Amino acid sequence: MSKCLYFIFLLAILPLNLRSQDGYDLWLQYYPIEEATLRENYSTQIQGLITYGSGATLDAAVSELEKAYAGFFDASIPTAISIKENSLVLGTRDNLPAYVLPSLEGEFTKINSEGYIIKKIRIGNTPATVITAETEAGLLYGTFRFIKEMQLRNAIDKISITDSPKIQIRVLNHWDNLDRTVERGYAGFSIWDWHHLPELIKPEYIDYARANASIGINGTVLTNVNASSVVLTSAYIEKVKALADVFRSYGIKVYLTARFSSPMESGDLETADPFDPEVKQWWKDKADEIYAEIPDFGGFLVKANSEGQPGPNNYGRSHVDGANMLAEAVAPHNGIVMWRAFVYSEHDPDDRAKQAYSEFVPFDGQFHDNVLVQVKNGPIDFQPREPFHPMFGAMPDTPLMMEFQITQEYLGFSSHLVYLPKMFEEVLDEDTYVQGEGSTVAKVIDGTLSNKKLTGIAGVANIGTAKNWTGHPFGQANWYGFGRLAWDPYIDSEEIAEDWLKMTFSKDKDFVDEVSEMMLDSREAVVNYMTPLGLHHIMDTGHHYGPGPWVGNLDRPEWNPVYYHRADSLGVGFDRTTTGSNALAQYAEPLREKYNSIETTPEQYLLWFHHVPWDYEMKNGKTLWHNMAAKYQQGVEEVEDMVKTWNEMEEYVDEERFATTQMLLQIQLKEAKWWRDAVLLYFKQFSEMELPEFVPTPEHDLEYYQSLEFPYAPGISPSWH
Ligand code: BDP
Repeated sequence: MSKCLYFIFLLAILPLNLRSQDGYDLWLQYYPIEEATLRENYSTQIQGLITYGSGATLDAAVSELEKAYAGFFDASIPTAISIKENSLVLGTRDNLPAYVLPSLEGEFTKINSEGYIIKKIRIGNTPATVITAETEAGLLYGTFRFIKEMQLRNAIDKISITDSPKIQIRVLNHWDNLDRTVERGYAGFSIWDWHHLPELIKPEYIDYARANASIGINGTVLTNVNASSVVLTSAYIEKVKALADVFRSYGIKVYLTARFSSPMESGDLETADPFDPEVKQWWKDKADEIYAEIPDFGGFLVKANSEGQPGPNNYGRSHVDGANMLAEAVAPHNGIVMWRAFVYSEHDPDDRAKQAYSEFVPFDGQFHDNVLVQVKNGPIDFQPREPFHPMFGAMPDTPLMMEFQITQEYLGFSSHLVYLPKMFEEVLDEDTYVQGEGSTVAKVIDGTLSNKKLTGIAGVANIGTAKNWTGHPFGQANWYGFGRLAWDPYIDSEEIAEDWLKMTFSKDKDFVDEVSEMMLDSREAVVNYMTPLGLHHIMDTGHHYGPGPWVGNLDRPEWNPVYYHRADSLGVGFDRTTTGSNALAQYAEPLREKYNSIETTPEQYLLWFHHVPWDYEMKNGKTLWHNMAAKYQQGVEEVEDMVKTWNEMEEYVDEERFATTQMLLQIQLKEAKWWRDAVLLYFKQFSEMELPEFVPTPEHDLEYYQSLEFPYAPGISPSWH
């Protein structure tokens, strides 16, 4: 056999999931169903597809079914013109024939406007599977769910599923600049090819929309929160419209970031004062202009008076004044404003962790109905672990939306395998106690705690032009998992990991068991090798890559790592109790009391809330210093375990993704050691205690680690220059 023929032969016998692939297809891979009985069973259940209604979203659903069917069965999906035995029936409630509805009695009461029903019913004597919903978007979600059931190889002959999203606005935030750099982006450049828009519609746009729709994401903020007013010019609105036209079929609305000074920059006004009638009019006109092109435009996301961005404070006005002015401009078009609470000032001597709360909580109840205040999960900034942001629960009369960061700015960029849904889940499950026990963050976000009409959740995207979208093959799991938790903030991150692995790599039980465990453990590993025991913000400056606890020379005090760890000869950690900044006062009881004492503070938050003596005896009877060293060492060992686990997975994974992940894990291991050695050597100067013998002697001295520079580390956008 010639070499070439041999290769073709090899390809033909290799199960599809083992064929080399670049990861572009994400979790939407529709491999042939090889299990004979299942194949037979599924095809019996899908005798003829019949659709009721018309529209681009229904077309998108049908096209996805066609794609999936072709992948599963290597054949075209059979169609029907009337319902017959085992038809697959697709239509919204309004479009289904009246004689189908009695069999769905009661089901529609279980879903909301974006929910779906998938049910095997009998219409007269004819069995059929119906996918239905109140809206076309619901229908599309139901279709993806139906396909997923087959991807997971679940039985569909008695299928009966109803599901609805628990949060309304489920958006990605792209920190993408118009020059296609991505702030804190580690997966290449922006996928928005502004220069060629509106004419060139890339297949990636459609696949991006499919991927999002498959997990229920219904909005995308196209531009960086450090915004350019250029996107609000007419030429760019045309480009945005082209993207909106693609995404609309997939139930996805577009949003833009609004630079507060735009009336002066893309308009010719002399002020951006929100009380100025001309400014108000400018924004109204701008909104009208956008909505004339994009009737379902979602609205604006605004970063104002934060890290140098302009805002209402420049004119002596408040965040409420600014947000409400924009809200009035988009309200006639049913648009919303997502106003970020990520504010802190170098002129405020108070603990940075307290500032957003201090600034926003007094405004509770004053924002217009179409404003959501967007709050990061923790009070500082997307650290590997933070306690939940005390604003959650503290503004019962204001809709608060969650902002998670999917891109791993502080968690190893796209070089480290860190499964974020585990972290998202931890935050969502935290009890704020604001209305007694059980007042979880999830209940604040989904609006059930204070009966909110408008609810939302945002994830800062980790998507770029990398062939596999996210750089690290496992970065896809974080995009996927964000979507799943946005849809339902109560699902288990383990279930999400398993679903993702099965759809992305292999359904083999041994593989799924081992690798899902590795993913779930990866979150604690990164905390251990970067910032254990409540340490935070000790990364290097600017690019935020690698350790930098020694940095203390930046102009803004609260940008210096030394501001956060406060290490001295007595101890380490930030005293946020009543004897310190009293940030604790922003939490409800019993948290306040519990965290006020070192003894009752969970060790994972110890140095977040306390300045602790180096020789303080911890629960295990060993000193703080010993425990800190042990955590760093444990983090490294956990990555060693990840390496071992992955090395055993070769038989289940295609060569390309196997090798890429393997090499990236080596980087992660090297960097975990780097973090351990650099941070411990640095703190050792203060503790004046020896490293416990279980920590290997660092490869270099502290000066070496301090001398490292990374001038071209990715993710720094021009907005920081
Ligand atoms: C920080 C990032 C910075 C963002 C900022 C924000 O370092 O690039 O602009 O958050 O969220 O984490 O506005």
